[in-house]
Amino acid sequence: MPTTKRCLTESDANRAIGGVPTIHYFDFQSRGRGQVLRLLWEDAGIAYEDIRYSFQEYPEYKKTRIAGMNPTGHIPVVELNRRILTQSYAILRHFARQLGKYDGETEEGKYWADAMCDIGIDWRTLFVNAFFSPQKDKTYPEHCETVRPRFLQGLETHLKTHDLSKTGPYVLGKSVTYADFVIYQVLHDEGLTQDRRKGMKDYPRLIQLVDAVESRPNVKTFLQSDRYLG
Ligand SMILES: N[C@@H](CCC(=O)N[C@@H](CS)C(=O)NCC(=O)O)C(=O)O
Repeated sequence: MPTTKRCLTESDANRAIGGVPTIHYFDFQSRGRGQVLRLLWEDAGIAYEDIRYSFQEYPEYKKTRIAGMNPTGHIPVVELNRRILTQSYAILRHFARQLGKYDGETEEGKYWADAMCDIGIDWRTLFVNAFFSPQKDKTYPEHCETVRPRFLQGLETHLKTHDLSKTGPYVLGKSVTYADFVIYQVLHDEGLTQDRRKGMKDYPRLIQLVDAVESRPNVKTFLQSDRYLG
């Protein structure tokens, strides 16, 4: 049976987005595309209902409950105020606009946050393919040798050189955006934010971003809470 948990207390930010969202996602620790949504909600102080499916039970629910909400059968799916929201990155951008923050203030900033997010999307797709492959023993080490350093170096260079990013710590300098959570979460899921950032030692600008995200008061509280599952 999927588990359901209510997280945080309803706030003004819930009113700004129109209620308390319910997320349907895997019970995959604090990882995956669904976790990026939870991270944004935690940061914004948005109460949410967390429905988690084990990997074993998901195929059955995918054909029934999830397919009834999302014709592609993919998760995360969010229910909010009798609406169904699908596609995690579109959902992030939607909430950012509703909250009036997390996506930059100028057109140039919005473009740059979207572009950096899209690099995170490309990286995650390749990570998931390698990590969940039936030949994981071969594909994941290959990924870590080839694809992963390419994305790390690409993001590092962008962050160090783009006018909007180079002062840091975030993609848009001093203001956090949803793109920072997307980048943070793929680094986390690749196991690079742990062990004193050992796997990121050649990427100091990315370490700066990770440190800044983890130091945000609500994110810090979340990481120390029993809602954080590793
Ligand atoms: N572009 C979609 C991708 C959704 C997606 O691929 N979700 C994965 C989990 S992260 C999924 O549903 N996997 C189970 C399946 O394909 O059956 C999004 O960002 O929401």
